[in-house]
Amino acid sequence: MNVFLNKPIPEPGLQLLRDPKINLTIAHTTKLSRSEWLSYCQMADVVLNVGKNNFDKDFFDQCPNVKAICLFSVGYDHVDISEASKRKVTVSNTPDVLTNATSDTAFLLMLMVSRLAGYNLEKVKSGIRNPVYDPVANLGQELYGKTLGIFGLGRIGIEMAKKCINAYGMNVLYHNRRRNPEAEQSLNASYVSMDILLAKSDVVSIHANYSEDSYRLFNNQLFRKMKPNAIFINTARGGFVDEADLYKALVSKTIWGAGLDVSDPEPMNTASDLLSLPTVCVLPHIGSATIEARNKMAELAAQNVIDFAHGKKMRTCINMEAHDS
Ligand code: 8YV
Repeated sequence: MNVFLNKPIPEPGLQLLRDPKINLTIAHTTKLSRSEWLSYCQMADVVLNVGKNNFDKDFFDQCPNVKAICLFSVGYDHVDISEASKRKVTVSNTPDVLTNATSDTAFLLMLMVSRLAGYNLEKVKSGIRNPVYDPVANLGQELYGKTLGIFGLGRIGIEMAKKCINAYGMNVLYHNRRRNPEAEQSLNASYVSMDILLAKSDVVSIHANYSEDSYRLFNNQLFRKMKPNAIFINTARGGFVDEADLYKALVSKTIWGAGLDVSDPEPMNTASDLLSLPTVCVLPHIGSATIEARNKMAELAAQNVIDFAHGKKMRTCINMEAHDS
C-alpha cells in the first residue's frame, strides 16, 4: 500500500510504518506547493497528513486513488467529510492524546495574559527599562474564585476546566451544542446560553470544533457582551475570531485581554496591532507541541494507517459511514 507523508513525524510513528505492507514516501521538502502536494497524493492509497492542507472537492477530484486520509491532528475542519464519505474515503484523526498538552496551552495563555507576562518578557529582552517597584505599574489580575466560561465542552474543554478548578477554585459555565450531564456533575459546571456565558465569565475559552459556520463568530457583537475584565482565550482555530474586532474590543477596554495560540492567518502577521498590546499573548500554534503528545499523535496516526493497510477499521475513524459502505 502506497502511503504519502507530507512532513516527518516523531520516531514512534515512523517505526510503526516500517511494515511489510507499507511503501512509505516522505515529501522531499516540508514546504510543498498545492500542486506538488497533489502530485504526491495522486500516487498514494493513503495520505498521512500533517497540517492544514485542504482536502476539498478539488482534492477528491484530482486524487481518485486515495482510499484513506489519516490526519496527524484532532481537528478536521480542513477535510470535506461529506465529500470523503460520498467517495468512500475513510478519514481518521488523533483525539485524546493531545488533550493534556492543548489544555495546558489554554491554561498557560490564561496566566500569561492575566499577569502581562508575554509583554514584560519582551521588554526584558529588548532592554526597555521596566518601572520596577512602581506600585501601580504592570498590574495583572488574580484568578482565584473567578468564573471560567468554556465554549465547547469536549475533552480539551473539560481538562481546562479541571485545571482552573484545581488551581483557582474557579466556577465553570459552559455553552455547547449538546448538554453534558456527566461533566456538569463532575465539574459542578452550569450549562448556560451564549449570552449568559459572555456576560458572566471572567475568562472565556474556546474549545469547540471549528467549521465554516463559525467563521468570525467572535466579533464585535459578542465582545460587546463580555465583561470589561474578561480574558479571551483561543486554542481552537483562528477562524473563530475577527481579529480586527478583537483589537478594537481591547483598546476600547470592552474586554481586558486575549491569549491566542491560533490565528488567521498562521503565523500571525508581525504587523498585527494585537501584538503591541500589553494584555495580549500570541503563541504560534503550539497547542499539541509536547514530546509526549506528538509521540502519541505519531503513534496513533501511524496505527490508523496500519489498521487500514491490514484491512481493519481505523481505530479513530471520523466517518464510519465510509467504512461501513
Ligand atoms: C496539530 C492541531 O499539531 O490537532 C490539531 O487539531 O491543531 C494541532 O495540534 C497540527 O494541526 C498539526 O497537524
